[in-house]
Amino acid sequence: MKRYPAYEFPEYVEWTEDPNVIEAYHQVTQQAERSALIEALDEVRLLDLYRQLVTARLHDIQLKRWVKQGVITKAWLGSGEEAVTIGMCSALGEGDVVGPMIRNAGALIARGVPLDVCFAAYLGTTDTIARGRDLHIGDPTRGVIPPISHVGDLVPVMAGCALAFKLRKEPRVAMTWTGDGATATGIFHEGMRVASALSAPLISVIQDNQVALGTPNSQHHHGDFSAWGAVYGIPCYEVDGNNVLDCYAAAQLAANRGRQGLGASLIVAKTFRMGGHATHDEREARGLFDDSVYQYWGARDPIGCYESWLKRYRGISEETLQNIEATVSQEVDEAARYAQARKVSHAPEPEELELGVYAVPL
Ligand SMILES: Cc1ncc(C[n+]2csc(CCOP(=O)(O)OP(=O)(O)O)c2C)c(N)n1
Ligand SMILES: [Mg+2]
Repeated sequence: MKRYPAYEFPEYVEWTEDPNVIEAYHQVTQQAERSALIEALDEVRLLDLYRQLVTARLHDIQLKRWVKQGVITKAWLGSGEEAVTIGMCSALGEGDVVGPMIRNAGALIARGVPLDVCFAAYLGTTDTIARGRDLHIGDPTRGVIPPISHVGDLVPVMAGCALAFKLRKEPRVAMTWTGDGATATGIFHEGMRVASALSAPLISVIQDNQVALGTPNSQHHHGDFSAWGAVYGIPCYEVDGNNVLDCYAAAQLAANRGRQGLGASLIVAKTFRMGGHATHDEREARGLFDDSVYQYWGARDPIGCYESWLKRYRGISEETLQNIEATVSQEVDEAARYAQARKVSHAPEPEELELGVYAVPL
């Protein structure tokens, strides 16, 4: 896809295909249980995954543009981690629910929340879910529970959704993502224990991007997350978090288990945060790891690699991909323009602050 030097990491701006990386990417798609699921994806679905990945990337680039223009003060981005969100969501059906972190804005895209609504919510317009008071965006009508600022807290909430599905005997699953840092919270473990003990169809994804705020994993975590499945007595699927197909296949296996009444699953997705915690600390964040680490993960850009895989292993033409990107790019531009206009026409008034907060107005 087109690269944006003013907004993207140098490794992405200069991204070129490394044949060894693409071969390794393909090998990941060949693993025993998962390869049949990946083989079964037809061209329409493969290209839809591409469309969603590109939409998530361009959504984040638009937010960064707004930060640079002073339209918003900062943004929490998922650049480089799009596959963990898009791949996992693509295994879900209409009746399922997701509880994304703020870094999983791709979940909104995957669940069909219109881009203009996503952008307008980020700009704090009154016609969006938090009425302009918060940028944690969701849409329960599309099965998206908004992120909770307190990290880890979504796990018991989503375990509760999963338990409700089980009690109602509905073949639905609930999915949530937790960062490597947030796995340190007590509530993460409480939620996992509930889901595991009550065989609730929860899919809990540890999105291990190797850093929590400004603290690299090596300083806040010891051991192997994938061992935790055994601790909770549930299966654990380890995935290449930069490989959208691997994420999809593992989530599909976990979802199948949940729908069959077999309970919860853990997925450990190893990926890397290419940028800062948010846009404000991007420069400091670059100092957290050696340059070689950025180069390693930069070569594994989930979008660049998927493009190469589609061309090399599915015979998709460059032109087809470019056409999809052009359509998405236009949609993002239009949605952003619409949202900026709403920011003026639908700015919150001070008296609206308490609306929907208290059952009885104070
Ligand atoms: C319970 C709680 N403690 C601390 C914070 C402040 N905080 C926000 S994000 C964050 C780091 C989260 O790191 P991680 O879970 O790895 O997610 P990532 O940002 O890397 O996606 C912290 C400590 C918070 N929001 N909630
Ligand atoms: Mg993290």
